[in-house]
Amino acid sequence: MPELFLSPRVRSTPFSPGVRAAAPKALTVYNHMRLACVFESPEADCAHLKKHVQVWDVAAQRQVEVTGPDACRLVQWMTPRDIVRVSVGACAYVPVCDDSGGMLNDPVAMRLDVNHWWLSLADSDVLLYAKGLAIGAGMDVSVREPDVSPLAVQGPKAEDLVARVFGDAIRDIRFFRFAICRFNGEDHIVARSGWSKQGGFEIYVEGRHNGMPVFNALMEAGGDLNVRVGCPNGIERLESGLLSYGCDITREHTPYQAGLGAYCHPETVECIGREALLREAAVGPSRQVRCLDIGGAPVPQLTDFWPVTGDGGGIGRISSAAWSPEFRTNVAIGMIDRSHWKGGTEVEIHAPDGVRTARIREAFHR
Ligand code: THG
Repeated sequence: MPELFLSPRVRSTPFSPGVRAAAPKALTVYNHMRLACVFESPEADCAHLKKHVQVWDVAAQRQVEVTGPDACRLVQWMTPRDIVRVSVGACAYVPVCDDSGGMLNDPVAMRLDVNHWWLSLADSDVLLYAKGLAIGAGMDVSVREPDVSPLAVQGPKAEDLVARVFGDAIRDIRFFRFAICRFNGEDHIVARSGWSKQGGFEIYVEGRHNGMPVFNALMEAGGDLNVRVGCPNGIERLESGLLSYGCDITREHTPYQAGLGAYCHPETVECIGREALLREAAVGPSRQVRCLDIGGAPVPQLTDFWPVTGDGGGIGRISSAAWSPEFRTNVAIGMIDRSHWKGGTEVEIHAPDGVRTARIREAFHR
């Protein structure tokens, strides 16, 4: 594989010195920023994550901050999820849509105050969309990217580790809620969230200068917990059914197709794409994201979508796939037509190394 050429355009993070010292084997670019993908191996990283605790530099989950008198109007415009129901102190998984109902991002929204929101982004330029909408509509808001960098602490020992550094109060934070915690005399938001199903927290480190001090404090406090520098793991997230924007869902897909219909309230909210979403809700989506088990030996790395056929015709595509040592099968996510999306249906996957049989899983989330 060619080397990833780094320059300031591929932004470093406040934790980059710590990540570099841990010698990642692969990096990707996410929101124009570096994001590690593998340390030891995908399989070894996955096994460690399920047993111990890892510290992940996920600063590439950039924040779009929306503040001001029109903050709620702007955030509500961007998502069909009813944000009135999101209370201060809560996180909410929100689809962001364009005028066709196409997904532009799937951020975690956080309500810091009545008129103060952060959108913790997946990989697309929502800052530009938000600025364009606010400027075009003459809204009384400020839209900016604050100097805030999420650091995820994931794994079964995450609570013990975060408590050692930020205090026992973090134990009371419920899933998808956050609290303000102190470190070295400065406030940071700590949420119980993260892109794994092993449990854990995300620390929204305020200020670049606090990056390495927080990172080092966690690594030092976790010596006896077998803490490691890690990163979002491609196997664990497929086993857990967590979606990756740009792979599993794109601008070509609506939230209903992404399986996020529970987070859509187009009947009651003033959002972009409302009419398109109402039309689709009335008839139901024609295709939808599904988890699949793919038979055969471990699949090669998926670098482009793999076609899926059934009964002789094209019925979708695979967007993510990996061998799961725990499940002893290949786990995958794909977009599958309604004709073939029922649990238990067998389909053919056209991987680069040949055709394989796959089975649609019963439930999206395991
Ligand atoms: N944390 C934060 N920002 C993020 C991510 C994150 N930005 C990028 C990306 N991840 C956004 N995508 C997701 C996808 C899934 C979840 C969070 C962000 C997630 N889903 C849970 C699930 O599907 O079971 C819970 C959803 C819910 O109950 O509302 O956690 O990880 N800060």
